[in-house]
Amino acid sequence: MKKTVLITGATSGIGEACAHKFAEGGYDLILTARRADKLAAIKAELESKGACVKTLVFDVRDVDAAKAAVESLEGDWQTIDVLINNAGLALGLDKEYEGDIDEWATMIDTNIKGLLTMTRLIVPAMVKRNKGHVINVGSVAGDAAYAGGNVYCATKAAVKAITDGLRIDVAESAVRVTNLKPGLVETHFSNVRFRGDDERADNVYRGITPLTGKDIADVAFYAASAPEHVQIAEVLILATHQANGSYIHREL
Ligand code: NDP
Ligand code: 8X3
Repeated sequence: MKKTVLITGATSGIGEACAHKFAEGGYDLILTARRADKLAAIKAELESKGACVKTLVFDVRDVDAAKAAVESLEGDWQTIDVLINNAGLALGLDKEYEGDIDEWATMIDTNIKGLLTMTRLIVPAMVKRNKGHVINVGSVAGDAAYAGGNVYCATKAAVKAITDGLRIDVAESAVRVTNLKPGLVETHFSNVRFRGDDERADNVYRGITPLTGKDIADVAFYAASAPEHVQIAEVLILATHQANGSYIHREL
């Protein structure tokens, strides 16, 4: 039987890699993000390889837009087997007492409230069907704060609590809930965090072989492919030579 995955933040990094992985695994794909042109290019590429793809352009911070997008789905597209709540970002690495209040709001609205909005919109139908899987992209950053991580780390700690809470709330059903907690993954993440300073972004991955989006997509696909009675609740995925959110051994 065909399955459908909805991936938020599918235009880059981990989300884009998940799109490729789940397409290879035979899933139909609903890909969402804000950049319509990038979504269209990824859709065209995946369709050229035989995948069935629908794109929805919206900002996860915009509840009305998210609701309209989900409600625009028709027919079989309404049956979402796997929701990957991946859209997210870090902005800055400033000390908490010097941070930018607007940037804090952007992180909280995207990483926490956007994830909650998508969960609220999609999980009721999963519970009703007694089938489904929510994969939230948390982070090692949610395990403990690191220097300058403050608000970003707090959003990922919130993802952990929200994921654990959902797992309790759907426990009566066969819906499964997973928290993926990657460490250093080389994507566009650091370019966004350092507001387009690509040199500073590159330095984050200096002296260590970082994870790739594909590494995380492989774990997401593994979790989604586990037998129905197996719930991969949480996975911490670190690069070799990274011990936790703060300790990284670099060969420089
Ligand atoms: P990227 O910057 O490469 O990708 C982020 C994705 O999120 C893009 O597709 C972007 O699409 C989307 N996005 C951002 N804001 C919004 C929004 N408001 N509405 C809709 N989509 C949005 O970063 P990653 O792939 O690395 O990040 C993906 C997730 O992984 C994030 O939640 C991040 O916190 C988490 N993570 C990343 C790690 C890393 O080291 N890279 C490690 C641990 C977790 P668009 O701009 O088109 O909207
Ligand atoms: C992204 C990984 O270590 O930069 O969540 O916070 S880290």
